[in-house]
Amino acid sequence: MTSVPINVPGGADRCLVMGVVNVTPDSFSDGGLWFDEAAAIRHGLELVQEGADLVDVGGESTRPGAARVSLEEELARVIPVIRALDAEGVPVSVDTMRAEVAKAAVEAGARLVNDVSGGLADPEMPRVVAATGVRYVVMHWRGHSHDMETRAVYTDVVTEVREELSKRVDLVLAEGVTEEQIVLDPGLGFAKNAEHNWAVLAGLPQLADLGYPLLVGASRKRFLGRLLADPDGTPRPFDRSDDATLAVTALAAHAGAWCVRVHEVGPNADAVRVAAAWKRAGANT
Ligand code: PMM
Repeated sequence: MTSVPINVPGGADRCLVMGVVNVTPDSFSDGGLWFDEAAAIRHGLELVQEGADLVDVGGESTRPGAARVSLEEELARVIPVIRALDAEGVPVSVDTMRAEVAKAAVEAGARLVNDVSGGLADPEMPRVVAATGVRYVVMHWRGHSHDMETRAVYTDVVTEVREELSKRVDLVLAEGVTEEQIVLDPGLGFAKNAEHNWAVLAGLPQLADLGYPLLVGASRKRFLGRLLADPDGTPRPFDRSDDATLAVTALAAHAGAWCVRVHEVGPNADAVRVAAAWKRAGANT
């Protein structure tokens, strides 16, 4: 199988929008909504209508504290949805930490493997991805959800995330993944508190220096709810932090992100167009 670069339809020069379909009962913001196969497929098609360039299908919640699902359960959740969306011509990515799921997903039509563990959770993953030739999102990750909060300890978060991602890149390249396949992701909220997340966003240019496209997944994450907390400290619920997600999308796109992973596609698709117009104008002056 040859490499399948995920390009913006029409070749437009802008950040891509990845819409999220969590086929799970327990994801943080949309757990249970698309757990039913038909609902998940319908939602994926809606996201494309709203402007998603690709649809990220996941069968395992990574919310802090979440327990893992079995391989069989994960396959049963994601493969029929991926096959159906691919049959409709939708560019699909699979959100998985398991090599077996990645392999089956690519066979079912997935064009990108989104591995939040960057190959750490399943040592077979880089070899399997190398064999498929599809794009590979290597996210910064320090451990599974059940105890990732205890790993949110850094002296200089941007430098450490950069170094740890760089090591992952060396490893996946040594396993046969090509440079063209790799996309990096700082992993907002994964072993990172709010302060770490903001530092990492501000440090996107240092991460971009590694020379790979960047994916940013800020959508509806708790650090946004905390920023927008009531005066008494009650965090804003995730379903009222979508405007903050939009702001991050515009800023990340302007900072050069290759792709944003979001739940609310329509307004984010508009935001990346705004950022692209701003950048184009800047380049022409
Ligand atoms: N975040 C979640 C799940 N998958 N994948 C990538 N590449 N980056 C992320 O930041 C990311 C991800 C968790 O979010 P959700 O459960 O709200 O979808």
